[in-house]
Amino acid sequence: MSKTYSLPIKKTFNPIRTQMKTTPFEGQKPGTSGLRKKVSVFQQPHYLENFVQSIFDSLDGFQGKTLVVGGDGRYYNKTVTQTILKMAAANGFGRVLVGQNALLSTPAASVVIRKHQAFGGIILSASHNPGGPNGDFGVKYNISNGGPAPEKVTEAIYECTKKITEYRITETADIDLSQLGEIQLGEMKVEIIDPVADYAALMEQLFDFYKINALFQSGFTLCFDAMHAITGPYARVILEEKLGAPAGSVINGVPLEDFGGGHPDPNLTYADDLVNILSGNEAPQFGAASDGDGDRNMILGRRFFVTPSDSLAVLAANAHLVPAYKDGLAGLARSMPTSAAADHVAKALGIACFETPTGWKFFGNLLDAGKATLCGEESFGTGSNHIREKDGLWAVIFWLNILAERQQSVENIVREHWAQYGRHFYSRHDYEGIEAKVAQDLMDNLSQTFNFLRKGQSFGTHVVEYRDNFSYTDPVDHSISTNQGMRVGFEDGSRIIFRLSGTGTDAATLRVYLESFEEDTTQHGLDAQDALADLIAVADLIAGIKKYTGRDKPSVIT
Ligand code: VG1
Ligand code: CO
Repeated sequence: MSKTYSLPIKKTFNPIRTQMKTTPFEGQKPGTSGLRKKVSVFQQPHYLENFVQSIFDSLDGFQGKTLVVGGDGRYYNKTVTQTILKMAAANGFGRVLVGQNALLSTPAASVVIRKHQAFGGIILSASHNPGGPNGDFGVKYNISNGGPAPEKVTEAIYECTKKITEYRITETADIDLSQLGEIQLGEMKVEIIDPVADYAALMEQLFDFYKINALFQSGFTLCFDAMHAITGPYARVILEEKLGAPAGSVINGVPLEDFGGGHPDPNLTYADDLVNILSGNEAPQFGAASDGDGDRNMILGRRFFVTPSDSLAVLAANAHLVPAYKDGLAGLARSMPTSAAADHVAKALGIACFETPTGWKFFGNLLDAGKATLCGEESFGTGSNHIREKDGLWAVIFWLNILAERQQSVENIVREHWAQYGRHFYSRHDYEGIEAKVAQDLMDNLSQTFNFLRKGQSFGTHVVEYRDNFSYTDPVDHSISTNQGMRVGFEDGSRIIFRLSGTGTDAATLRVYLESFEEDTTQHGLDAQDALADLIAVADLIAGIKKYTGRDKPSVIT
């Protein structure tokens, strides 16, 4: 059972409700995961208020109900939280649960929404995007299942932003969010909750904490890099205090408003400190990192990197070793650009593997309908039906549970997996900071080129099997999402996918996803970039990346 909060403070504010006149801002359209803009954009008078009011205007029936609010602790998080509290009170919410100091990781917000049967939640985060006064900020609405609002809701919000004429806010002093407690804001109750407690309690239900504890007692070593972002406090409590990892196993564990000037994106480029720590002979046996808002994870063994696509497949193949999943999985789901490694496991288990567009919101219906148990994205996102967000620490604890059961190294587990199912060589090449027009031209040209690609056409050894622009029909509500990525598949099972990022705040990012399949174990030791070299060349041939961007290499390779 989770511990109950002590709520020592009881204060009452009697605020005045105000209607403020406003006019719409252009471009308040939520992207892959909420509205993300530069902090300076959010700081314009009425900008935030317009968007928050538009969220409320798009919803029905929340009067007297509960809203959850919290964020990843980046710069502006606290200021925005105060505004949202005042607006929630003026709009008629009955209660707000807010994390102490306005903090809640994205997965913890999902836990809190579900556990306390909230109407919905507002998460303040731009995830892996840099923070600080010159960095990015983001606002995302989650629905009552604890997951990101589906497209029909985000579209309704966007429509409201185009028509807004006024917003409602209470005039009151800021609330002290530094102490756990309960405060009455007019007719609305504000409960300041421990951001970690509900989340940690859920993890204890899912995993064998006793076994993992024993693993650490036996001398097993771990380094978890919280990247100065939100997972620090969660990792300290769960990994060090509850699971018994040696003190100091969690590094960069104090959340900072600017993430220490870093880029809280757990991949081989931005988490290079951790990669270096794991590369030594005396390195810890297991390494992991999480992102700005705690929903991503990177898994490393000693001198060994596990691709997120492989990680999903390994978790699925070993789920029977973990208490919460020991009775079997209903199905798997992966985003379209994620490698087909999970598909092989699903096949072996005799369960379905769904292929969705990029973005966690597309998993919500499958999870709610009980069609999928584990989900994953190549972008370092893994999760399950325990909540409706991807969950960084959950994935780390899942791996620890497997390691405790199997008593093998991370590398051995993955190599055995490849030997059994074949290896999917995988890499994503990102070209960041491309001028928006250049990116659009490249994609337009690519559509033209795609029209001329024919089945049977060869590029070296790769023979075209199909090419399309991915669209998805949700098997539960039958909603259709088009334009989700240009993909070309070859007869040998290899694929190239092109899409533009939907989470950036100024310039465009082109993402090129590359995958090939290798059954022959003697080839499994190859470096992914080498194994994919000719596919990388084909990608440039088809899309003219060098020609359009003037770049001869990607800015980030994962
Ligand atoms: C990226 C990833 C996507 C992920 C999204 C949000 O989106 O590719 O898989 O769901 O970020 O993750 P895009 O549109 O930039 O490719 V997070 O941790 O930023 O909430
Ligand atoms: Co994130």
